[in-house]
Amino acid sequence: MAIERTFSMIKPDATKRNLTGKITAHLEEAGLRVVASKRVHMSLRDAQAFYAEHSERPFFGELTEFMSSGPTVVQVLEGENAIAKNREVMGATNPAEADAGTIRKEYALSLGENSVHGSDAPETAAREIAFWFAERDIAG
Ligand code: RTP
Ligand code: MG
Repeated sequence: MAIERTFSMIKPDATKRNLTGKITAHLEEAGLRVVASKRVHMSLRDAQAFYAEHSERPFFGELTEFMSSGPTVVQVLEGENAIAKNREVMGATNPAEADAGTIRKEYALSLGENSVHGSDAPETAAREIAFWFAERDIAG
């Protein structure tokens, strides 16, 4: 398996509770390397553009308002099988269904306030990385 990059976000519910270090430690312990990272307070417009694929879903308003409600840490992760590995470490979208030891089981508050985001496929990873970072911001 080749080295792959994925995009990760530590969501406002987690930055608010000062969990950036603990969540990043989970990612690093799984063998993922943080090759870019910054803290941003996204505008509602940023959130709507970032989550455009969900624009027709009933939770779009709630999701974009939450994501622009406070600071987020956006990151690029690198490693073998990084997309799938990150999704595994994150756990199920709904923390009530997440496996023991996953980030969402440990820290998420609800289906909406679920502490982290991770890209779900190579195409989305490329788009989401490019949304927040220039290539020169990434040091592998
Ligand atoms: P993510 O994109 O955040 O990594 O999570 P995911 O792939 O597991 O979930 P996705 O279906 O892409 O949904 C994106 C985010 O929207 C919120 N959500 N709310 N109220 C609802 O029914 C609902 N469903 C999803 C979650 O915060 C989810 O992470
Ligand atoms: Mg998703």
